[in-house]
Amino acid sequence: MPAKSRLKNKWVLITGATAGIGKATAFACAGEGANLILTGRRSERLKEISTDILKQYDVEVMTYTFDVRDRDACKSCVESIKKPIDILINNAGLASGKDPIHSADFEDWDKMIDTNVKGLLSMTRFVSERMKSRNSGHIINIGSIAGHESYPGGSVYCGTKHAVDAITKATKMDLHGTDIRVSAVSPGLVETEFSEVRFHGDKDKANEVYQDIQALTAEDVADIILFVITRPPHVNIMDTIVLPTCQSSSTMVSRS
Ligand code: NDP
Ligand code: 8X3
Repeated sequence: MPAKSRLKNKWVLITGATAGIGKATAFACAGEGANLILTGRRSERLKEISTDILKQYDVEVMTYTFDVRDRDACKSCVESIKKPIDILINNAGLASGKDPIHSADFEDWDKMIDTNVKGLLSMTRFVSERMKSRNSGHIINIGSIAGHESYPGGSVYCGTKHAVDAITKATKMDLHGTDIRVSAVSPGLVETEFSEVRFHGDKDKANEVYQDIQALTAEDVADIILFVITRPPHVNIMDTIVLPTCQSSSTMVSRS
């Protein structure tokens, strides 16, 4: 079977599909004939994206508005989906603040831990139970270069992404012997709403992050995700670290 047609008529659930990598992945999957379950907190965005996808592609789209920090909402969402969830893309996540350990804000820490770790775990818990009963499925966790390295001001964000790395590996082991695949995709700098969110809406600070570099685009990362989910069923990619060419580590970025 040609790689791309492996997605045809599959159901792909993407968390955090209202922006950035999640949104680009939704379009990329729809382009290959996958049906979509799109989630996020901003319902207007979900509506717009769903309308745009349905205009362009002959696929089905369902949307669910909820916060992945709300475990009951995660459960209700998964329980109300009657279609088989073939692929779960745990993408919803954020960095909040970049302050050092001794002066960082507790609320920022809670947001990151509750979203990037506990939200991802809740979705995985509910969806993997269903995948296990069908002995079929693929879970993709969006990690980060920050899950493989640490940098100053990133103690908690890096901690959450290191947790995603550990969770990905342990999930693969928990599902050992089944046909369910578990993968991570770990990007470096991607120009999305990420930095604006990290700096609490400060656009100037956010722009500085991407100044004089060619960062990855959300579409670049969606392309990698598409590659990971379209391998033959016996191929399980555990992780892919993808950096823009101008970046050599979390802290080494060459600006022209
Ligand atoms: P964006 O800010 O552009 O998108 C983040 C998405 O996550 C939005 O759709 C947002 O939706 C959703 N989200 C955030 N918090 C919650 C929540 N509590 N409940 C539900 N949805 C939530 O950032 P990116 O696309 O860049 O980020 C996507 C993932 O990629 C994140 O996990 C991030 O850590 C990771 N990443 C990003 C990199 C980058 O440089 N940009 C690099 C490496 C990894 P809404 O606000 O509508 O809820
Ligand atoms: C996002 C990449 O380097 O800003 O995960 O932490 S970085």
